[in-house]
Amino acid sequence: MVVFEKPHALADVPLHYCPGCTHGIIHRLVAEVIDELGIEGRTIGIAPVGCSVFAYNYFNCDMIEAAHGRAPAVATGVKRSDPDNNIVFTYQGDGDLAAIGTAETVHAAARGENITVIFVNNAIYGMTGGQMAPTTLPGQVTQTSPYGRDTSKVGFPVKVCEMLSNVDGAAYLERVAVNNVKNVKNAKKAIKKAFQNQLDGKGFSLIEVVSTCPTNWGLTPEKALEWLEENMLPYYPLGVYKDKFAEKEDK
Ligand SMILES: Cc1ncc(C[n+]2csc(CCOP(=O)(O)OP(=O)(O)O)c2C)c(N)n1
Ligand code: SF4
Ligand SMILES: [Mg+2]
Repeated sequence: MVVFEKPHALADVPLHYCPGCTHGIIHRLVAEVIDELGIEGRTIGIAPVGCSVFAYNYFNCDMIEAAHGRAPAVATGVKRSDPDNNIVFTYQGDGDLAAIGTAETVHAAARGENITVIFVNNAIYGMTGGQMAPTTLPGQVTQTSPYGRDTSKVGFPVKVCEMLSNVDGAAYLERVAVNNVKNVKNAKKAIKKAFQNQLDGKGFSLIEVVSTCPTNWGLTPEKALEWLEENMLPYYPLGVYKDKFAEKEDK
């Protein structure tokens, strides 16, 4: 008999996320992967500043809280302190990873750090009340773009997977989403591969998860999933942006 249980790596505590927020789904997928790979005892997660700031309470593995955007730098130190044993992942929002932490992200990728990055792109600064993020869509209304993001004044969104696909040190980059069952299944596969790559010493892996923020988007959880599909996915197409080792195998 199959019993639907909480993964062991997910702590048995209530999550503080808003109803319908997809951070919870992504936490679960990461925890399932940690369970399946049997790495809970050697995994160290790096929590960001953002709505997932309390991720250190939600995973049963060791966790460290990084300053805003600095998770890849902290992960680098933790990984290099015991590279054969430590399995290190960061869990970061778009404000954290693609605004204040852009330099840390790009340079960790360029150095080819053997870490796993889970990047939650919900096109907004959730924690601080819904300000425009680097990933906010053109025309998207936020607290700081009340007439919609005007690209002539504030520029264009940063497409992280596309940008990093030009960084030689990056090993594996995939964009996934968690808006329906099929996409959740694909997201799990990608997250598992990103951890397996680290176990195999393949280097920097980043999974961008296109996500919702129903609260700051001003939508019901159901409408937020529809908005994601209709607006975010055309701008942020899903797929593998780089797989260094698959390319090598093909040649
Ligand atoms: C050094 C510093 N600058 C700014 C802030 C304010 N701040 C907290 S969270 C955040 C952005 C969070 O957005 P994101 O990373 O997209 O995460 P989300 O809440 O959307 O999951 C900002 C700007 C801070 N805490 N520290
Ligand atoms: S503010 Fe947005 S990202 Fe933060 S917990 Fe609520 S729905 Fe999720
Ligand atoms: Mg965000």
